[in-house]
Amino acid sequence: MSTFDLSGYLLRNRKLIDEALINVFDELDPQRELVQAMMHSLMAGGKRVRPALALATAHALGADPLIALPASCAIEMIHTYSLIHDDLPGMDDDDLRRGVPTCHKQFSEATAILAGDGLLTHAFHILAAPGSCFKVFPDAETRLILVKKISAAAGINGMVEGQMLDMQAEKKPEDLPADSADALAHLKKIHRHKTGAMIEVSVASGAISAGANKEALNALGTYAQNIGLAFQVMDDILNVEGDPKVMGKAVGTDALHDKMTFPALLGLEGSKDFSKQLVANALAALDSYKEKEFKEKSEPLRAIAGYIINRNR
Ligand code: GRG
Repeated sequence: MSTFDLSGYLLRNRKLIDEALINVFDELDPQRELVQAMMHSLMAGGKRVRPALALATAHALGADPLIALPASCAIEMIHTYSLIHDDLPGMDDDDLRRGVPTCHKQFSEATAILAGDGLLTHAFHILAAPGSCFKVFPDAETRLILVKKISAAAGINGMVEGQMLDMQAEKKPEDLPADSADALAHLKKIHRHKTGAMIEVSVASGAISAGANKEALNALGTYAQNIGLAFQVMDDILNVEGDPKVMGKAVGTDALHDKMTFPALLGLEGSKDFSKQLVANALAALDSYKEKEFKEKSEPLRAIAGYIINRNR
């Protein structure tokens, strides 16, 4: 049984990432409404799971974790943009996010759209020009690779496509595969894009920033794919457990919300078993990388994998 103090580790990393994000924003005039709207959502208390993964990956590979800080900030800014846009009236139309009013509720719909646009574009700006905000950062060639990987994960073949597929599944459930194996494959495809891609690229960015070799990239890629899916399965489980009306309606699509989810397809217990299997796969992938110090240094990555399916929010 590991004695690793994950909550202390996550707390220290959260402080690190919050300070770095504040540094990034120190360069911008806080009186500007656009800056206030971006900060409102960015600093509203997210768990910072993606930055923690990037920093923990760099650490596991024996690098100074701070080398992964620019990519971590960029990824958190992109993640926050996706939440702001996901909450808009034209999408999920949510009033609360991270326990505070959504960006469009606090400001206006138009301002929230622009705040999301601002976070997305500024994320790539800090990767291109990290100099004034970060003490250490990867060389220009490595940063170009990071731009390529992160834009691919966030964009039209990654998260944006995942959001599109999810929207289509919700609007036209009659077009979804009737066969349950096909439905499960489709659900995995949606979430590999929508949620998984950004989690996978968080790990990849930590590895790339640390100068990982191919073998490490492969092992970490399998780890990330599995925890990315586990994260979404757990998100669905938490939604069901937080909404007793959905309990007991767990076959096919979730009849109350017309939504295809893992508990709807696999049942609640089946989803929990599936999430545990995914975490076991992730840990086996880490075990497959035999570098001398990796086993000890990858302890935070192992603990984060466990946290993903044991969290309560
Ligand atoms: C609008 C292009 C576009 C994409 C939106 C990620 C996403 C795509 C929407 C979020 C909807 C959602 C609740 C998905 C479930 C999994 C998920 C990404 C949850 C939010 O991430 P956390 O739990 O949130 O890491 P915090 O607030 O802790 O950062």
